[in-house]
Amino acid sequence: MGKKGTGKLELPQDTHKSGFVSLVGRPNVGKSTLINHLVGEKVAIVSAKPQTTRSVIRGFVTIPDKAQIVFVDTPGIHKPRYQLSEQLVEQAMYVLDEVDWHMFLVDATAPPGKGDEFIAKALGNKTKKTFLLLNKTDRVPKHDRDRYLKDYQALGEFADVLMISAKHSQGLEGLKERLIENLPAGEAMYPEDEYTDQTSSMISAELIREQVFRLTGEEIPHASSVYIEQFETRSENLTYIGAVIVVERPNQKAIVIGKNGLKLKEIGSAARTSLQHFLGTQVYLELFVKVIPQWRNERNRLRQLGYNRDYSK
Ligand SMILES: Nc1nc2c(ncn2[C@@H]2O[C@H](COP(=O)(O)OP(=O)(O)OP(=O)(O)O)[C@@H](O)[C@H]2O)c(=O)[nH]1
Ligand SMILES: [Mg+2]
Repeated sequence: MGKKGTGKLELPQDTHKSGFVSLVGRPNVGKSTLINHLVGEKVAIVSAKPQTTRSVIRGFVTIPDKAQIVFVDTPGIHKPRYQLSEQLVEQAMYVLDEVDWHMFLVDATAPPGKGDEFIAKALGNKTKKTFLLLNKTDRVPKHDRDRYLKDYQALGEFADVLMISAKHSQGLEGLKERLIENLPAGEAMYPEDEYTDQTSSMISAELIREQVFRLTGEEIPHASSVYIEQFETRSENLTYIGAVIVVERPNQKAIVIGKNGLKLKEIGSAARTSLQHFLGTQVYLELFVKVIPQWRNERNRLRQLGYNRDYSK
């Protein structure tokens, strides 16, 4: 796993602080973008399509001798239509009880919706330990920035409200400082030079899935999953990855492969670039496409595909 450069923040007190901070919100509000920009490394994949994140993802910010914040990115909370989404929402709700502080992300470009109300209710009396973050402020003209502020504030009694742009890293240093001020005293929970608890193989599967999300349309992104069959360091500068893209129906398989295999080549080529950047080696990537009917609705299949890992650890 890559090493992290940190140390921008100066803290006044000597006490070491540490704690867990969740990122919760509706799908697509920018939770994964935010965790990546806070950590300074890509720990979670991002897409313009909702329901991208499918697991609880931890990313660490360590300021040596001062503090460690463990950020916990969660799947967007939405009305579940499949066993998969039911499990994802369950995971996100579980996280609400497990952390020291919350960051409730909302989209500053739109008024609160039913989903936001539902999440605020789920946070319940925890809103006093919640920062309400109005994200995507880069897309709101300056004179209009407060347009929906009061409506969002009315959802709960928040400890603080901050305007940020996760994508442009605006307001993030101040946010980290505010979080550290509020974290309990405690030792670092993870080694200083690590920035996530995910394995390289897990991140690789996600990076491939990110390209499937980006390069396919309609129902394909949500009907697909990726798992790694073989992950092998062949030499200091070469990693072999054999990965399987799972879809639900033969016609989806045909679309992912594309005419003359062109779509799969496009996915493979984009994924390879992203994997090489992440692993820092050349990557020999082989992609296979497999049909597993109804995988999103079957508990056993979901377990096989890694979706109900014990997320409490
Ligand atoms: N303009 C702008 N776009 C943003 C910002 N933050 C995120 N986005 C975009 O919003 C989309 C969704 O971002 P994600 O980070 O995947 O959102 P998410 O909340 O993790 O979504 P789920 O995993 O589906 O719950 C992507 O297209 C991002 O580029 C921001 O501050 N400004
Ligand atoms: Mg996400």
